[in-house]
Amino acid sequence: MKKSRLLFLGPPGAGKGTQAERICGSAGLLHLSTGDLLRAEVAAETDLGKSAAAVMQKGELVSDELVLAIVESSLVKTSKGWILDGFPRTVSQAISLEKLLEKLNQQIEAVISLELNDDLLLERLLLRGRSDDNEDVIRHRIEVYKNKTAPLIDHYNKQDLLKSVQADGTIDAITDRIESILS
Ligand code: B4P
Repeated sequence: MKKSRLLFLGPPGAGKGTQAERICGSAGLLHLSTGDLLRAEVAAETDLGKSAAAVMQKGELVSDELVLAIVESSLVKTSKGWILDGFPRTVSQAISLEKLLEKLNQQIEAVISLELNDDLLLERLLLRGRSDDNEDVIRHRIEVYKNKTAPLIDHYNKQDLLKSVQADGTIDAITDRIESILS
């Protein structure tokens, strides 16, 4: 049976959002992107969005508490499989997620780690040009990834869940690499 409870991990610009959207579309999974959900809160000018906006513009991580609240409210509502895209981003978020999934009687089936070098990350994000995609902020986000998120690679490797995918090449080629791991 195909794996249907997945985490997408990787540095900013590796293509987590791009690939998660495609895999969810073809497999009928729920796509839960903490970045997209936070940007929606910012656009709607909610209290949560107001606290997140400045943090995101600096390329820092939004507090674990805020992000966890968003994820929990979405996961309790669904009985479908899911891809968590960009969450967890810290070991502490990973531990909170494990507790939440235990409560929901669900399990992570695979963690897809998208790998790409810094030059290509920078090139892709400068081309995208979102409001937090300027060179200084991107370099800071890459540093934050290395310090706070990359330790998750070891965390999930120890649980035998980690699947590394080279994230260079065309979008189609990368989707094929991911699908072959999941089948
Ligand atoms: P995210 O929204 O998660 O965004 P990202 O890491 O910048 O991008 P992603 O890897 O999804 O790349 P994409 O597919 O878009 O995070 C933004 C901010 O939100 C964070 O800095 C943080 O402040 C906050 N946040 C989010 N989650 C959080 C959490 N759990 N805890 C705390 N804070 C959190 O691809 C990038 C570009 O590359 C696109 O333009 C795409 O078209 C292009 N691209 C993709 N694949 C390509 C390919 N193969 N070839 C060429 N271009 C490609």
